[in-house]
Amino acid sequence: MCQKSKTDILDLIRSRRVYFDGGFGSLLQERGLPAGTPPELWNLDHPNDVCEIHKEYIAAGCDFITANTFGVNSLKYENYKELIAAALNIAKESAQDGDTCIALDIGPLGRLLSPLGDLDFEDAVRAFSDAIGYAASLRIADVVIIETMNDSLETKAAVIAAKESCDLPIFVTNAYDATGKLMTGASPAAMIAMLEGLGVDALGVNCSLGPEMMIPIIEEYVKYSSTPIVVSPNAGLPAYIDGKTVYALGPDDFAEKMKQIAEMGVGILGGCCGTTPDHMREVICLTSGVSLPEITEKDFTVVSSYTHAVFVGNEPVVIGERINPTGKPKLKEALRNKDTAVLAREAVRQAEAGAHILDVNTGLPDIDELDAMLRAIKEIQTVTDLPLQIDSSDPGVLEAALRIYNGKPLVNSVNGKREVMDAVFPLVKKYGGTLIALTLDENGIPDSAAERFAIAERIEKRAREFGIKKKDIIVDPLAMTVSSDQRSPGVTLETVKMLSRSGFKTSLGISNVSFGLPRRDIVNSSFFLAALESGLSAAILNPFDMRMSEALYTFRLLHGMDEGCAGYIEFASEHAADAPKAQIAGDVSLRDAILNGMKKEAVAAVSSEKYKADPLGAINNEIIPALNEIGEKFEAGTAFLPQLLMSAESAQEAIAVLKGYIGSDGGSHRGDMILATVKGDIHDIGKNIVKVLLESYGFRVFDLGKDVPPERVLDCVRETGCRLVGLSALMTTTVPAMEETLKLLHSFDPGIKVCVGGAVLTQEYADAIGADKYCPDAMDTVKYAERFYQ
Ligand code: THG
Repeated sequence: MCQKSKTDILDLIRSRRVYFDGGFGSLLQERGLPAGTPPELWNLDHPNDVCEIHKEYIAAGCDFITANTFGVNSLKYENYKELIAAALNIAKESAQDGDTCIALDIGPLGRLLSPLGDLDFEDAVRAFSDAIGYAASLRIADVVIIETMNDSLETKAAVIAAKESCDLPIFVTNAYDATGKLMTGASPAAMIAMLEGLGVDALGVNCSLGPEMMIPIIEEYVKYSSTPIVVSPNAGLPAYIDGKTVYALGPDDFAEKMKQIAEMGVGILGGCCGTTPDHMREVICLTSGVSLPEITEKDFTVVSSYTHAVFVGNEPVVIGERINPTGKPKLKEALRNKDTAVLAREAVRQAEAGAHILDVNTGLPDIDELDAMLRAIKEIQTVTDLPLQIDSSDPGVLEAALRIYNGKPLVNSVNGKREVMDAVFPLVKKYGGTLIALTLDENGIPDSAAERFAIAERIEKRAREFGIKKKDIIVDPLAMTVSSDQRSPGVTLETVKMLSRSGFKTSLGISNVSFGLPRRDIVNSSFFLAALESGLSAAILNPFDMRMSEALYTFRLLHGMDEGCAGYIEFASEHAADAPKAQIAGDVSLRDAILNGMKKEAVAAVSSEKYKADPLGAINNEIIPALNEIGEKFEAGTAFLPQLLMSAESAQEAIAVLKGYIGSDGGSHRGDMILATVKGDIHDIGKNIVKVLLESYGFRVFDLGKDVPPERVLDCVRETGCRLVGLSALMTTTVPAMEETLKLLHSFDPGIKVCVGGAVLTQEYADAIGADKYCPDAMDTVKYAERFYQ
């Protein structure tokens, strides 16, 4: 039995269909693991049971067994090394045949990363590195599988940790919910963009809602991924029957669905919660004859944010230029004072004006560019979900920014200078990103299109040596001001044509062309149109400039990019009066501040005389309606959890100020609610989200924390007189504790209303255990509380 090399594993997954194992926790429970006890503890207490389950999966024909390390990390366990060593040694002992591959299993940390939660990004990286680094030092695991990840930033932290602390192949699977997005909003295309940027070896989907509901998500994976795909679903939705968790799909039904998934082009199959060795045996039987898909290199130039991907190369992409201190004294002043609220405002307004990506530049001679860049990125990502273009000539600043950016960014920029390429390419190789490449080198900017084109080719060739693909390079052939050289725009346009003819994506900083001239908007928009006609893929420009929007909408209209002319008609009717829109400036309204999650702006807005005179009016007429609006968007699937939370937190801060005007807390809360994560369950993310939202809607929350015994909940009911309780459970194993708590509360007083929520719960489940209400998400809990106190 020896460790397999990375090449062996990568060859294996490309040469034949391979199988992971299935569920683990439910099998341990059948062997007596008490509900609520973390499965990893049995690595020490009942190693034989763990070993036997591995052996059953090997006997069923699985190629990979997953060590029992899912919940082990250094934040949760002081003895994480002992638990990991035990798990890996058990796996090694089970896999005596020497053919079976052993996967180190890495699950979520169980905490939200900043800014949504309080876990710092680097602390998350460290926690993952502790586990992975130690595990790798034992030389037992053949791959790392990072799985059930439901947040994009945490996924990135785990992958960076794996890249930095071991040389093992890295597989990553995400858990999507019924909306087809991760809990914090990422689409499949966004995750694929980020993970391929990070260079993982296989990616895919696990857990979630069973194979049937994964099919539309898998379609996206097959369409966008150039990397082998892993799919490990639950055995359908869990139901709770006679005190037992029962999954919808038996081995035959599960295998039928998995066959369909194999035929779609998925090469690596496994199971998650509720699947057993029998499920996997059946899957292997039914799918081993399905031909293995060839993994093709997809030709997408793509960047992403924490919610979505933006594709470059189809329709023109607008990159907002406004977050750049050059020529903007107010922005300079703000950056010097570390006042990021101005940046947030500029970001939100560019998004409203239709930008697809935002350039972020914090380079000023007399400020700490790195510090300003990191603050800017963090702040901007709390108020908008547009992908960002990180704009700096300092590789140190680029590296720090690429590391914490939540997604796959645009990187502005590299150029043909050897030294610059050798500094920037390794960063993009490590962290992922799409590069803007300027056509200049040691000799400056050439005068001819042919020479600029030659630099682009040289950059592309050198990038390839670093493992960076042509599709991840967007060439910027440099617009320069026509006021100093009237031939220069012509050369730039000619280079755009040459580049697009040979398959390069292109971008230009449009506004450069008009420096030093009057009425720059006239020149800029004509140049923009000409560049689009030449094949330009993306443009850095001022999205507030009406003439630029006119150019863009008419170009799309006249080039078959505007189905039914809908985009143009909407644009034209919004701007019926033909006057160019004044550049937006000034203060943000309270409503807009809440809606966009702009904390500082919200506090600034409520500090005005108007609201001092009528604080309750501010809450009831501005804040609550704004929260409702974002809440509705959330329910409609057009806004995501991060936005909802940011709005809620802004509302809380504004309400805290308003309460100061009222004098006391005004007796103004709308009611109380007790919240608890049930006994045995230490996953409290969902419960904490509900708390933030309830408080922002003016409710008072008695938060009992996690792993709360039923009696403790009842005590709180007695002490506070509160008759509204919310219980959360993330694991199927803790649902019995939820039922126990419900029974205790209802036997004390049947009038106590208890709503339940959590990833594994369903309406049927909630009904079966006698809950008064099933709340599928945080917003729904707020609505339930509102009805209760009506
Ligand atoms: N290519 C790439 N990146 C770039 C450029 C490029 N980044 C910087 C620049 N060029 C694109 N961004 C800007 C940002 C601002 C302005 C022009 C281009 C600008 N500012 C006004 C000024 O300086 O007078 C101030 C505007 C105002 O305050 O309203 O014009 O070519 N890859």
